[in-house]
Amino acid sequence: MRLLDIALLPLITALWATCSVAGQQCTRETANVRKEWATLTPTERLDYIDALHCLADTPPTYDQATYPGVRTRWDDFVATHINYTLNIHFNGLLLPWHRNFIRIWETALREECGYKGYQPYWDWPSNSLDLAGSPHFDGSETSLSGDGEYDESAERDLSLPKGTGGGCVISGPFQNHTVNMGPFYDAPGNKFPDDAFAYNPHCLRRDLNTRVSSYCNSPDVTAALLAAPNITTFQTIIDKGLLGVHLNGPHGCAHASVGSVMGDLWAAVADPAFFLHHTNLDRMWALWQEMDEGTRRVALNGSSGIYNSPDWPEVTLDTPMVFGELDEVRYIRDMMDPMDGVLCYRYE
Ligand SMILES: *[C@@H]1O[C@H](CO)[C@@H](O)[C@H](O)[C@H]1NC(C)=O
Ligand SMILES: *[C@@H]1O[C@H](CO)[C@@H](O)[C@H](O)[C@H]1NC(C)=O
Ligand SMILES: *[C@@H]1O[C@H](CO)[C@@H](O)[C@H](O)[C@H]1NC(C)=O
Ligand SMILES: *[C@@H]1O[C@H](CO)[C@@H](O)[C@H](O)[C@H]1NC(C)=O
Ligand SMILES: [Cu+2]
Repeated sequence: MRLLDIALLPLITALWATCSVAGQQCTRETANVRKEWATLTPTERLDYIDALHCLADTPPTYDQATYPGVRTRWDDFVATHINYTLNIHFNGLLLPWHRNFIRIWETALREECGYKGYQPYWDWPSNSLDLAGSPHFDGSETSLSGDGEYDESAERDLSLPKGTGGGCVISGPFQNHTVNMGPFYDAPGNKFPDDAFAYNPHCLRRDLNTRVSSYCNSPDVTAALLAAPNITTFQTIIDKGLLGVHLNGPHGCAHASVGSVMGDLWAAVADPAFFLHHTNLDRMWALWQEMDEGTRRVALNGSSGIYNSPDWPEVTLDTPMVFGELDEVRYIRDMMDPMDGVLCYRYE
């Protein structure tokens, strides 16, 4: 703990006591408001960007003997995600696990980096026809950086059409951002990679791909998602899209449409767009839940193994979720309502 924190401790404790009494009632008025990136003012976007740079300049909490590739506070989150990748994707844990992961990240930005805002999101259809021209990825100083340099031979997912980049990001605030672990593009999606936490510093690469986003992050897809009659259909659309094709859902497609690091199932957290993307996924779930609270605050489906592997139990409200050293054990039931318990936020 830094000296400043120790000096502020009594004050913080007093404030916390006051807030938690008031905080027992999370209301629309008191809830944190998460907004779309494009609706933030330029100053608000710069504040978020500064907070990301701060996490990348802050020492990690994981120890380097066990996790040689963890060099920054941001890397704590990359490593935790790598660690649990085989249990938190394309299954019943995807939504509740990432809901808390976003909460821990947002809290770190605010408490460790002085960020005053909340986690922004990326509404996929808003730029699905023009990623590189959008406020998210236009490469301006208020963007999350732009495309990678064109590289014909860049490693990529060969099941998808080629994107427009492939090399290192060369514009915007993250052109010098270093990714310390991975890449695991070739790693099979069902086996933990060798040297998962090895130190391998490399540039942030991207391969923007509107040929992917235009069909699987379209307004039709989000409309169908919100119209899903039950959680099984909701999750099937997230994972497989409208045509029911493996990896063609809006979750995987938004990863793939940014490409390279962001398209890396394991290490995607190293791309600054990761949390905006997952926050939109969380927003879709929250909007869907709000439409029928009685049923949907308890609706779950799938196992806790990747691709709903039957080798793992079906999730229930009592399923525990772990976050390495980043947080205590949380239960799925604690993540079913964004305005209850440790959660108090809403989407605008
Ligand atoms: C990886 O998972 C194990 C088991 O939950 C945990 O003890 C360890 O702290 C985790 N490490 C990271 C980096 O998440
Ligand atoms: C990236 O590094 C170069 C060389 O040190 C520097 O000129 C440039 O301003 C840096 N860009 C950003 C966005 O930090
Ligand atoms: C969920 O809804 C689909 C239609 O989208 C329906 O075919 C299916 O039987 C429903 N499943 C459950 C478990 O209710
Ligand atoms: C989840 O959905 C699948 C497909 O509809 C079904 O076979 C399974 O029994 C469901 N699990 C639960 C716990 O409802
Ligand atoms: Cu993930």
